[in-house]
Amino acid sequence: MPVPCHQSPVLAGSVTLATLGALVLYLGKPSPYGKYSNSLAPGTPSLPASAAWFLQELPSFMVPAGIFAWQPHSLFGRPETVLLGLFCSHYFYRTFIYSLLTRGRPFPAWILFRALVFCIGNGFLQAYYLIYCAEYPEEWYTDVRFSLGVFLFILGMGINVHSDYVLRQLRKPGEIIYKIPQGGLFTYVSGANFLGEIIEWIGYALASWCLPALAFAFFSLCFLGMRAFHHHRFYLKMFEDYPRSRKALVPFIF
Ligand code: NDX
Repeated sequence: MPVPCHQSPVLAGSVTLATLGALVLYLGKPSPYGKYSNSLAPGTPSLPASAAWFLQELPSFMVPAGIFAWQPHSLFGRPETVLLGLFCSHYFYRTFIYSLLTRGRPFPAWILFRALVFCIGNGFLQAYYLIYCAEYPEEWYTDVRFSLGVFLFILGMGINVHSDYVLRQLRKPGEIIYKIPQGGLFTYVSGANFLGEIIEWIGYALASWCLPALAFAFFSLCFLGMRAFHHHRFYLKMFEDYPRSRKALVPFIF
């Protein structure tokens, strides 16, 4: 079992607070970027989607990479390093690949600022805990929680990356129209990209078995889960021929 340190409940508490904030703010109305940016006042300052995603996600990669580089003792080959490597691999993709390929509409600057603060805080929380607080025994590699967690992380990331690709292919460069996503897990749910990401962070929480990772998985479940439901409602309103058997987030269930 990893040994917790006294700071982690405070840090995890902040992510949980952010989750509750997001729940209160966005339960009824969707977070106003992407499909819902029309709800903002005309003239709201915004940035091209590529620049906005790059800037907001960069700290999620750089902060953990910096903490890892400055670690006081070598953790090479230890479970802490493998777990931090998983976290960084996701944010390498999101920062350096997803953001540069996105065909999304301009992103509101004030949301970018909030996302930036969130990504700095969460990147710090996850990396600080793994490097300075957790101590995993060597046997953690053979623990079922680690194996199953890593499996779910890889599965979820595969679904997420593929679903991001499917959405991107719906538009030609410069277009901002919406079409019905087809293929992959979109056959079953409107929020296939979100389902993949939720599975990923649940897997990460299982593999690292600690409060900060659990808090982030909980945040992703609430924030992306709500967004999947809002997208589902948006599609049902917009497209008369939207597949009726498709669910919002969990295939065949809801
Ligand atoms: N960034 C995570 N909170 C967030 C940004 C917003 O990575 O104030 C959380 C993240 C942040 C949020 C972040 C944290 C909380 C914030 C929030 C804003 C407010 C909130 C700060 C950091 C807040 C409190 C209260 C705590 C202060 O034109 P377009 O853009 O719609 O085009 C879209 C296109 N597309 C289509 N194209 C054609 N036809 C269709 N039918 C289409 N449907 C979509 O595809 C986009 O270009 C693209 C994807 O769109 P969409 O809406 O499906 O996904 P999106 O929400 O943009 O997420 C993109 C990816 C996705 O894989 C998702 O899993 C991942 O990023 N993500 C996103 C958000 C958070 C997160 C992951 C996580 O929590 N793990």
